Amino acid sequence: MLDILLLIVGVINIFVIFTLLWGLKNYLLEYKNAIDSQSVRQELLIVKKELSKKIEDLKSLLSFKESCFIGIGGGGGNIISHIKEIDAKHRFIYINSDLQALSVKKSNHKILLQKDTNDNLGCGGQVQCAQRLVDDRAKKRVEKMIKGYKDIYIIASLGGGVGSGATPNVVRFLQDIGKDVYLSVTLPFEYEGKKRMDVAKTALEELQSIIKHINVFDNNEVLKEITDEGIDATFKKISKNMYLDLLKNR
Ligand SMILES: Nc1nc2c(ncn2[C@@H]2O[C@H](COP(=O)(O)OP(=O)(O)OP(=O)(O)O)[C@@H](O)[C@H]2O)c(=O)[nH]1
Ligand SMILES: [Mg+2]
Repeated sequence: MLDILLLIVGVINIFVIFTLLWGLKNYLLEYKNAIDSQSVRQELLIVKKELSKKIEDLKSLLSFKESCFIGIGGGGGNIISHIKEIDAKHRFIYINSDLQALSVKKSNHKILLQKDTNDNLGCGGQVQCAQRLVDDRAKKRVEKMIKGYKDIYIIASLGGGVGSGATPNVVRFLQDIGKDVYLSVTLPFEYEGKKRMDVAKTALEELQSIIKHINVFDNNEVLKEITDEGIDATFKKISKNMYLDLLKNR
């Protein structure tokens, strides 16, 4: 009799344990599904955000009619070349005193700032050298190349000689002849030294006093963003942001 009772209790125990395990399994399954759908939802939200940003960028790009971009100095030239890769329909004018830097640009619109004294080199950080190079001959060439364009977009990297020295003079000239000028500039990396930063800040102050539309990008932000893609890809992203921000300012 006792044997039968123990058997029944045993069977009941097994049944209870089995039921508990079954319930636990279902609970864990539901928990896993909930986590899965939550992370899927989060991923979808991220994709949705990225997609809407891309659509906005695309809309801006499509609404941007053919315009005229001028890149001044080494950095300015690099940045407008990046923009050309994104949207080649514009006119891209390269201005530099460095013949070697200009010669690698594939364009019919290049202006070499020259005087007998500078040997077609860059200005080596000398702002006054670049200021003097924006002479009447250079201005005439600029005027000829921008003919037909009302809005002019200028891009320069401040801190070197050409970008910091020539840009204010080019801006003044364009405004004097009645053009609407939009400017985007970069500030140098801190590791390039205080002297470069001081040159850049002095140029920026001068530019801010003569032009209303000016966007400033700090190259030090580039360092924070560098991923496995490397510095070139990051520079291209910055150039693209400069381009899109100029569109917003019009
Ligand atoms: N964002 C960005 N910044 C750049 C790039 N190339 C140079 N720079 C920055 O631009 C600053 C000025 O350098 P350049 O533009 O080469 O100088 P420059 O105006 O040609 O003047 P020089 O001194 O005469 O060569 C540098 O100190 C860098 O911080 C670029 O491709 N992208
Ligand atoms: Mg240079």
